[in-house]
Amino acid sequence: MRRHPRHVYLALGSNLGDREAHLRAAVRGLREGGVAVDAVSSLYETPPWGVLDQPPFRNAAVGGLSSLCPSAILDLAKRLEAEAGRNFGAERWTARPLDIDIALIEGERVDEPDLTVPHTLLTERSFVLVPLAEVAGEVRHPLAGMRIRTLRDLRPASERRAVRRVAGPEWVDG
Ligand code: A4P
Ligand code: MG
Repeated sequence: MRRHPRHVYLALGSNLGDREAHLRAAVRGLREGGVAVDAVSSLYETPPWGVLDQPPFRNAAVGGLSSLCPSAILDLAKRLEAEAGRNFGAERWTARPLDIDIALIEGERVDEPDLTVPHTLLTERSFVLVPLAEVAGEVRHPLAGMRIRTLRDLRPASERRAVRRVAGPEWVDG
């Protein structure tokens, strides 16, 4: 479904295979699929969250305008994850070549069985908030009532420090 374009912000992660190649393919696929990505964060190396016994992640965030409705963005994200070879039978929070989460959509709240926006765990994860603050720092989280930049600054310093910047936004062109 197409409608008035809105800013959407997505969190990207990978911890299997050529992690950067998967993240680059994700950005390309989002662009081709209807998200006009115009902001890309730095690239971060992050320790696994949730299930600890798995390889470290590369994480980043992107933002762009899209006329797609939220469920169409989710379908696009799932398709790109599948194209990266993701095994959807695997346990929650375990290793994957590509994970695309819809972090925020401008002026929008979604509370459906298969989609919650803003992403439920957003405020508790430095591996999302640190990159997201680069592309959506001034955007206000509609439930927390705070800017993304502020939510990032509220995370424990030790957790934020563990999110290690390994490249500037030019990683996407590599
Ligand atoms: N879903 C609901 N809301 C959303 C949303 N806003 N964006 C549903 C995307 N999906 C959303 O997600 C399960 C279902 O959540 C989807 O089918 C969709 O309908 P999933 O990606 O298939 O499964 P998952 O990723 O294993 O579970 P979950 O809860 O989404 O986990 P996360 O949040 O994606 O966590 N550690 C580091 N350092 N970096 C990471 O990127 N990622 C994970 C996965 C764990 N640890 C990590 C990282
Ligand atoms: Mg996910």
